[in-house]
Amino acid sequence: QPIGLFDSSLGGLTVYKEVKKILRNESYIYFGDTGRSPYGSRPEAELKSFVKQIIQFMQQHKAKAIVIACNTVTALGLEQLSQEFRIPLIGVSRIPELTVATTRNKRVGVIGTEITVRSGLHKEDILHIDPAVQVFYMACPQFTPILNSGDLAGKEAREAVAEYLTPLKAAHIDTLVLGCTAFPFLLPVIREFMGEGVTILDPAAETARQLLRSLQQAGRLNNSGNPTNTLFFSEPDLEKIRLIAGKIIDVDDCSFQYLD
Ligand code: DGN
Repeated sequence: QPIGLFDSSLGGLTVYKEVKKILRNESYIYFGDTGRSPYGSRPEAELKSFVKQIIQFMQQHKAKAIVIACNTVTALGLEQLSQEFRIPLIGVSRIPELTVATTRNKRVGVIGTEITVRSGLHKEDILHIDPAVQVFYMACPQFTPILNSGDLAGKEAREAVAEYLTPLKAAHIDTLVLGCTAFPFLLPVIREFMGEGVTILDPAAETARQLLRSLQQAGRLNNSGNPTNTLFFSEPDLEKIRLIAGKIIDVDDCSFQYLD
């Protein structure tokens, strides 16, 4: 039985990559809802209906657990659909412990979609551990469309990074949390803009560990067989998708399929 992962776009592939590193014998199905991306500013009820559809699709493919590889959906608390659908749902980790352990000057930036930023959950989790930390948020709604366009280091990407991150730089943060799974695609540009004094944290590895723990506890690890990787996208231009995906994952062992 495969592990399912989904996101509004290709962003969730940054989580898929980390999951595959520690769960090598598993089969995977990934769904990127590129045809309806971005999710970041859509009404909650609409997103909930999308997510239900996707969970049903993954259940038809016999997924044994589903990673919500999208901070926006995680911020809406949709992991709670786990009970309704009777399947483990693992959202993106907000890594508050790592964030608090990393910052020296107690000034932290968190970037994500509007929904993720509005939820305030990163800040809540961080303050729960250390109330002295100051959290500076910035919603970056243009980053996901840039990822979908595929030009990850061009003029538009550099300008958008400069526009969104200038206030965080001015706030002298020393730690930046990537609160959207699409953003690691822009990591080289983000890192260059923020400079060496800022540590950039990507929650993908911790999210992968949470999945591993969940499967271990349920005794559902796969140790044999012939793993397959099937990536579905709700947009027909699979050549373009494969090209962008290839910038972050090894696409040679993946089958790409269009899902209408
Ligand atoms: N990749 C998603 C996230 O982590 O929030 C959302 C991207 C989007 O739809 N803008």
